[in-house]
Amino acid sequence: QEYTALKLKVLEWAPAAADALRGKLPEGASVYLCPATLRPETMYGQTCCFVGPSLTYGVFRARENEYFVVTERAARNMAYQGIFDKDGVPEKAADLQGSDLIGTVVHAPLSFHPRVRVLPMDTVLATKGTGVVTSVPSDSPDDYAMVTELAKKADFYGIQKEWAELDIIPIIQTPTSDLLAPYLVKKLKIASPKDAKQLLEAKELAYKEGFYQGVMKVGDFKGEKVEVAKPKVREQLIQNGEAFAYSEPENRVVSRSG
Ligand code: ZZB
Repeated sequence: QEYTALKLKVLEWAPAAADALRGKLPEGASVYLCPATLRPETMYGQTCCFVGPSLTYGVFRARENEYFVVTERAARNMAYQGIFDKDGVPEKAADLQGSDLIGTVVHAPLSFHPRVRVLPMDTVLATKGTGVVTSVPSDSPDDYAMVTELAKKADFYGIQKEWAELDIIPIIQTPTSDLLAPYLVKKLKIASPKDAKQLLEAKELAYKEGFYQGVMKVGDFKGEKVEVAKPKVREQLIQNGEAFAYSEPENRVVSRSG
């Protein structure tokens, strides 16, 4: 699986993360949360960045004065893909619990909301991508269901309600809607992030309709088909040093038949 890994620069650490990092990074180092996405063309619509609160992340040295926050597993893959200046074994400066990161402010490249918060999502998988997920509630049903839940139960999740209430701006026009994810969440009567089966269906519908019938409503490739714009937005992000290619080795299923 070929992902685009985005670089969301940390602008302000949550207090728990700042405590955990004290004395562990060189003065003036830039640290980035690196979500892996299959939808670079939707980055205009980022409203927050999700981590799994119970997952453990590492802060890995990419090169001098540049560090990436990803899972250990992702860092090991990156070390073999020429993403870090030292090949082979990733160099870890610190560990961070996902919960420590909640509330951190990061810069989201291309987004109408350049400053977004790190928020919790229990369904983030440790075994996929980088364990960091950028949230685009206009086009990702999972993200829309999660930000709706977070705004509804902000106290329960230990966040400020406003962090989950950034405007959801239309990014892609399709025959049915310019806010496909909210549309599908309503249509399939999805009430919470726990409705896994319907969310999976909504995600598949959103991928298909967005890719084959979507037209960009914003950005440098406004008016172009998603199919055409997707690789262009990706290239632009990579050229600007705001993203890099990250591939996931296929999860090999060992057959025990016979
Ligand atoms: C931004 C985005 C915008 C995404 C969108 C999707 C959509 P998939 O589709 O299941 O193969 N993701 C990445 N890593 C994880 C993880 N560790 N745990 C849970 N979710 C993860 O996986 C690719 C997508 O799942 C990624 O692309 C990411 O969300 C999320 F408008 O990034 B995406 C219709 C989907 N739309």
